[in-house]
Amino acid sequence: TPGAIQLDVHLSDTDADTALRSDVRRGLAASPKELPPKWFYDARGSELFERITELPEYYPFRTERALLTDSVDDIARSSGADTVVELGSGSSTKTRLLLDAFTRAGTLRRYVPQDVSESALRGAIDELHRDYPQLELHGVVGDFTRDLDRLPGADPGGKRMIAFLGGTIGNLMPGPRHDFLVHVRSVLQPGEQLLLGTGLATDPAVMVPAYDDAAGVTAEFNRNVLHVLNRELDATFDVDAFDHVAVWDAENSWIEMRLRATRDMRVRIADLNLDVAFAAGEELATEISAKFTPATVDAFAAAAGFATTRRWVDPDARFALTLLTA
Ligand code: AVJ
Repeated sequence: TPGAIQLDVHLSDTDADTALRSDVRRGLAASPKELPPKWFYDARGSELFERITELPEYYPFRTERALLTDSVDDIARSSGADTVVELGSGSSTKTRLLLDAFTRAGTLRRYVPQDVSESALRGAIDELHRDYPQLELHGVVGDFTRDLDRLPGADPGGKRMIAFLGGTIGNLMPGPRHDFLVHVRSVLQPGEQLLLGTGLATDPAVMVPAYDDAAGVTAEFNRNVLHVLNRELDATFDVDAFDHVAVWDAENSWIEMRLRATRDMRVRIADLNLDVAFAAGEELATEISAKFTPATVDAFAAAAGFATTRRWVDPDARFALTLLTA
């Protein structure tokens, strides 16, 4: 019997526009100024991120991929889930590693990819249906910080594993990270699982270049958020007048990316009827990428009601996959 296909759309263009407007209004009024990293990812930003994953300096992507390759059969056997849910299901190679291993383990029945991009999700589902014709596919277009309650429930006797890979949890500040994990925990039944990918803190001489590469791709990725504001909100950012900055904040254990104004400027954001002044040297915070230790992962997971079931770490201890149980 061929696997059924379903696609639920919980995110409309107007929802996204409303969220962008309120994030920009709030972030540019803050001191220091800030913008949330989710707005990097328009078509160009997603393409720049793809290029980042191929950079020699950007170790997190390929470290996680290698770790997943080595441990995925172990993960599937430890999990026993019949439904794999993937939050922000961008990367198809990691998806296929998971689906193949859960198929080998003999438990997989359904795959639930969730992403903000409806077009990316439709494309992924079409390809997966061709290659996994028996698998039930249930796509959910939505924002992972908001639409978790819309995920399909567990079947009677079934069990779901939510995969949240890439280290993206590190892009959330501690407060929102805790709220997010509490929310994930609240949609799971006891015994269901979360597979969490996290960057581990390592030598700053390794971490900083990963966010400040020699070819300048990450700088373009960072500046892309200003192109998004120019296009979506009719803003007048002189994008080239901002320098890319990436620093390791040892106290908070995170990489912080910023955009630094190279001269005094006034920016008009017509759709918000807003004028914003930047002083020369002023920085706009655009992303944190937190790096953890196994102990800090266990601690923030426990604070949200998860128990650590198992963990896999790469040989250089730069990345961890942790299987958490609700
Ligand atoms: C895919 C969001 C985890 O934080 O490492 C890459 C994003 N930012 N280079 C990360 C990113 C700058 C990436 N995440």
